[in-house]
Amino acid sequence: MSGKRFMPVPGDVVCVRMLEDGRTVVERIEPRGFTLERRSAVGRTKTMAANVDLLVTVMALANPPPRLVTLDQLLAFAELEGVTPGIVLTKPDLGDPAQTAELTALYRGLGYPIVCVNPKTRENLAALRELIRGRHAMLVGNSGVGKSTIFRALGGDAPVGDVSRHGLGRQTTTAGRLYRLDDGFLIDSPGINEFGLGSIDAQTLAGAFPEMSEPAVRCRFRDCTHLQEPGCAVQAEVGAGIAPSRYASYRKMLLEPS
Ligand SMILES: Nc1nc2c(ncn2[C@@H]2O[C@H](COP(=O)(O)OP(=O)(O)O)[C@@H](O)[C@H]2O)c(=O)[nH]1
Ligand SMILES: [Mg+2]
Ligand SMILES: [Zn+2]
Repeated sequence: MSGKRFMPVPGDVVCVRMLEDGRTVVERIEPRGFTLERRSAVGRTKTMAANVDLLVTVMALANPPPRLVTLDQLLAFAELEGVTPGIVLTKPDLGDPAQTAELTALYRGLGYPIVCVNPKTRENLAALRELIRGRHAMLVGNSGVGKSTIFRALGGDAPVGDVSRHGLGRQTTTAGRLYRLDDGFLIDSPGINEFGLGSIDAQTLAGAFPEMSEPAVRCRFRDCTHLQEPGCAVQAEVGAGIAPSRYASYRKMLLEPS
């Protein structure tokens, strides 16, 4: 086994041997279930976490403002990878209550579990605990949205606001942190924007949008991309059964693969 492959990541189950001097040596990493890989600029991949079965996208209601494309991309990523998606809205004290209600209704209507957590007042923290109970969960989302704050509110230990700027650019923590819960775990991750789906065909992508699957079968063309074809039932549903923001995310992910 090469040295690199042998590096355990958060979520790994390992066999260890205790040495007489008190040190511990990892002898074996058990086969991994679903792993989260991050792509580097040079095309290498790095495993960030293993055995995750719930991907919780954290999105701030303000500061930074909600980026629905990022949320929709992470939800689609989870759908395509067969991992359960969940959503946590944060910073309700800075956000607009009407928008909070609107986002909650939209995503709950699509079948995604969504909770709005205020880590200061601890509002809805119990609901979040319930959401991740018994799961191997990981918090993902852009830097600064409040992942580490939530992680700490649940009992984990992680630096908050760890995106301090140094002279030579942004200092980012690349390793995630794992917090063991009674019967599962929660991993805090550094800001991630790189769960790009890459180049993906329209049928596969539309399949990751639950609200598109029914209209998609009614499109005139079987290989409809739902971008400009005549007789497209998906386009006809935008503003009705399909939220304009969701359709905009679909278009962006298809036309500007990341
Ligand atoms: N006002 C307000 N600020 C928050 C809230 N949650 C986090 N923050 C702040 O947002 C900044 C980034 O939070 P952090 O948890 O480090 O974000 P991360 O990069 O996603 O881990 C920190 O300065 C936090 O104190 C919240 O609910 N309300
Ligand atoms: Mg953090
Ligand atoms: Zn169509």
